[in-house]
Amino acid sequence: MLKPAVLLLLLMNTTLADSPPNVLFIAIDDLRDVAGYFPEAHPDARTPNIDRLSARGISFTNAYCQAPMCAPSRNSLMTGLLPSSTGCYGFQPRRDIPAMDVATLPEHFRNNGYTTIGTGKIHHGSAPSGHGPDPEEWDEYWPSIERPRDKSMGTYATHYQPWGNLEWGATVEGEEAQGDYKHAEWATRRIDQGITQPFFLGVGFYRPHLPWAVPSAFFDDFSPADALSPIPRKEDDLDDVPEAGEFFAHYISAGRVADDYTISRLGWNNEALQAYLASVEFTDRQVGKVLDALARSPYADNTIVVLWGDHGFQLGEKKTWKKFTLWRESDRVPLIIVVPDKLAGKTCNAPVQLLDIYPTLVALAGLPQPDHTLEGHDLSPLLENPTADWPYAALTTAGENNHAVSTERWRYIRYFDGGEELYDIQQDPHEWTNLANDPAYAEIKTILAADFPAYNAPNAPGSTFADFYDRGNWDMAATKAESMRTFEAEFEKAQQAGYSPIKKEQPASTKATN
Ligand SMILES: [Ca+2]
Ligand SMILES: [Ca+2]
Repeated sequence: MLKPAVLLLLLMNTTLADSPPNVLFIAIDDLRDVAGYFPEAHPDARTPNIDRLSARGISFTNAYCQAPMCAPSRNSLMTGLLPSSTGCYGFQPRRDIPAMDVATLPEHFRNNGYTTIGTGKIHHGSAPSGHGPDPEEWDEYWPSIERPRDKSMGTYATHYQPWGNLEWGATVEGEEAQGDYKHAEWATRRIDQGITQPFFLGVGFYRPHLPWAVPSAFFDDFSPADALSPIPRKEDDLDDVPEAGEFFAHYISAGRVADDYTISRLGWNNEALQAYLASVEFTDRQVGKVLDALARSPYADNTIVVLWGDHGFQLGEKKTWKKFTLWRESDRVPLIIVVPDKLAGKTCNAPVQLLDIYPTLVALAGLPQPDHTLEGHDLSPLLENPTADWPYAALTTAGENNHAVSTERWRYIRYFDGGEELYDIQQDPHEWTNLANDPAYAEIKTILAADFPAYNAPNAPGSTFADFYDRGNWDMAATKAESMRTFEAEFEKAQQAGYSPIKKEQPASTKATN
């Protein structure tokens, strides 16, 4: 006969195994394919904490965002709906779009008995803007539902601000002056205090989103910038992309055309890379604190961890900075899923998408389906066997009826006006050679085109960036001429006024929110 203590232990084990798992949901803004598990990870990137998470689970090398922009990417992930189904392609507030009036991922968990708590940037923006977290989703949010993200960034010792939208610099203060530090500290404290189980804990980090303001110690780790391995780029890379591609590269928003012009003119490609990598390392350190708190908690063995980036980030490839395009550097994201006691330390090359997270977590937690139909696919078979048959492609959408279909080998882009790009990413990982006009690939294109959505919802109204991706504005020749004229005139005016891309002792703040 078993001793009572052993019996109790057995009962506890049974209870643990049968109890619903907790979820730690870590969002990172603008994190591209730099994590160590990517075969093409930047050789100088430092992501030790994300790498140790990767060692505990399945890491996806071909995971794509649904939209290469914060708001539509996150709105899609959180609702489980494609941008082409809702018309949310830009900065439209989720709450203004009737098709998005569904139970979001945390809301569905909350409806099914989970304690849901969050901090930082999980949704895009804040509640008053119609974008941010909802009271129906979260039992607790820090700093608050109305102000989900602490925006502190400290003061630049030296502020680098080339003409355009990029800006960076080491901060005078240490990391404790940063909002992301505070989000990590709060999440850590909440785990240490104890959370009613089962729980869904969302932790959203804002870096490496611009501006790249992080303490100097992180810049020092990538110094001197000239010694960093440069981002591969082909100067005539845009010559074989259709007009719409060039439009995406340079003209969809003000100042965009100036980014590469000024960075190249100043010779600052590696300085910008240094600032991005410093911001990645800073964020990785914050992630590490939350992982440490989980590891020492009673929840360590019963918590699923999902880490994801909302879209990629171009560092000068195709003479383009930031995101918003249908190229791989803008669309590919880190995605790591850790399920305790399951397969660990493996990569999976199947084409998956952020849209798949919602149905996967529903399945892993054993929850019923929500009332609306989730459009992604449950990744559980790939978590059991990363080389399992995966009959799906990943879809990324940038504005109405502009799509990229990704498979393990191919990426096929088709814009609303019929412009096309086709890349064999196994042979050509940087997407330098557009094969779309080669008749030899006609059949491949036909096969891939089957994965473009049959329905393209019209652009939902209400965007604060009303003209973003608006094809009414796509008079390419006029836009290009006007952009360059405006840019050159303003640049000249600024130079006459004593413009300098380097300034001292400036407060760091968030300018752009996208
Ligand atoms: Ca983002
Ligand atoms: Ca090219």
